[in-house]
Amino acid sequence: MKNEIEGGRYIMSFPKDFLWGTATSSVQIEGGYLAGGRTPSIWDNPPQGKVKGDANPQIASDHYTHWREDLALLKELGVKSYRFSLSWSRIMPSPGQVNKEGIKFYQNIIDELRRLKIDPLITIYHWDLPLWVHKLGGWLSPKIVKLFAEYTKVVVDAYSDKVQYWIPLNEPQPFIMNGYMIGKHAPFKFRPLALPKLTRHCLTAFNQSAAIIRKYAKTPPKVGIAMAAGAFIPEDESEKAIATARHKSFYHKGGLMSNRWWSDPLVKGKRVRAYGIYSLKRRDMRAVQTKLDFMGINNYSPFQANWHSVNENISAEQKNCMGWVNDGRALYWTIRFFAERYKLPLIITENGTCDHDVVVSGQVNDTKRVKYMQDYLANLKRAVNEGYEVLGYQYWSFLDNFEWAEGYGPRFGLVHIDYETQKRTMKQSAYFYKEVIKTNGENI
Ligand code: GBH
Repeated sequence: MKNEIEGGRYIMSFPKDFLWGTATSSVQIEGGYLAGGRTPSIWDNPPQGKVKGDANPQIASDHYTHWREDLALLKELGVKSYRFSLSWSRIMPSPGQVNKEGIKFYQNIIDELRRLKIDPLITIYHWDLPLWVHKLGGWLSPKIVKLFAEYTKVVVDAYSDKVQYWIPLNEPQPFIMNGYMIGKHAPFKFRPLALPKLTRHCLTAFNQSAAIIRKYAKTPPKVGIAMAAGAFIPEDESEKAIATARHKSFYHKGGLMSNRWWSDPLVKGKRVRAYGIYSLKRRDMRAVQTKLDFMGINNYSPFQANWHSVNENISAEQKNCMGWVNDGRALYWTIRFFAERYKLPLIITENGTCDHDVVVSGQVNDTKRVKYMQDYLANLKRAVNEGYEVLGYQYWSFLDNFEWAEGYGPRFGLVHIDYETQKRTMKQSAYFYKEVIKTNGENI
């Protein structure tokens, strides 16, 4: 199904039902941290010094109050889909307790999305572990598997009549590595040797959650995971260079620890060993291997030969405001290598860039983000043209939001948030993306 290249440009290739959209996560945008019966998550009261500016997400972008206005902005953007996550402690504020008001909050959002003809893609867990689950041991305890299954059952019963796409977990890589191994993210633990145990709990919980969705969903479900996925970019496009990059993308540094460590057990039931210290047991594979309908790819940057030094030789223009390298080819090669290795349809569940955007006379001229999107979307288009099965693209993020340990500095949104007044302003990139969606990618 390869399309031809015409005068250096790819022929319009996105399928008619391509899921153009944008993504958020509960704790990063909602606020209302104790509203409507919610109890705190591990992120709501970070210990001093852990988050830049000692910020917290208790108010964030106040989507809890502004949700209707925000969904109207989604309509204005023209998106076909919207990926968002559920706050576990809003839905289950304490062990065994189901909170009607919390259920209703997302019910309203789902109903409104459907009225606006926007497909909801639901992430069940995007890092905001309820404090009460943390106190029972969190991801370090095997109890999490049952607790996550119970939570999944509650949300599937509540929403599956109106929801088709389910993503039980967002990026186990960062929430396990940053949260439990190097202490950079909540719950700020330093347990580097616990990786195999944490991985087993995470992937087993995923497996059980997927099984529950398949068993109880009222609409035939599509189940996937959102992976922190990446690739090394080949030095040139010779077969040899491609083979080298492909190998490194699953066996070297981020390729090993972010890609293969998680995806091989989950998709292929193949255990992985790393650095002579980490290994999963063969007997665990049966509990973790899971049938997926799609794989979610979260990709921002290419893998670097050397995490610490290479970035120094790259100009500020080519980096985002957190120092990550912007290079659209990362997305093309990630799609290609993942499609080849795991043979699953893909959804780009996150891709985006941050800056210190400001409103000037009512406008946000985020030209750097527009350039980023042109570059990454051209590479997405190339992949689709070459026949790799990509079902959708979710720009990260819809709204400026709480950027974890970075606080409110980096802004990833298509929509600017004034945190003093909670005023929303569509950035230049939002108007650009609107045009992309309207033309189904023809303007790229
Ligand atoms: C996502 O994680 C999260 O899902 C989302 O909540 C968050 O807001 C968003 O990203 C932005 O941070 O130094 O160039 O090698 C992304 C996690 C970030 C992991 C980039 C790999 C490599 C950066 N990934 N990182 S680089």
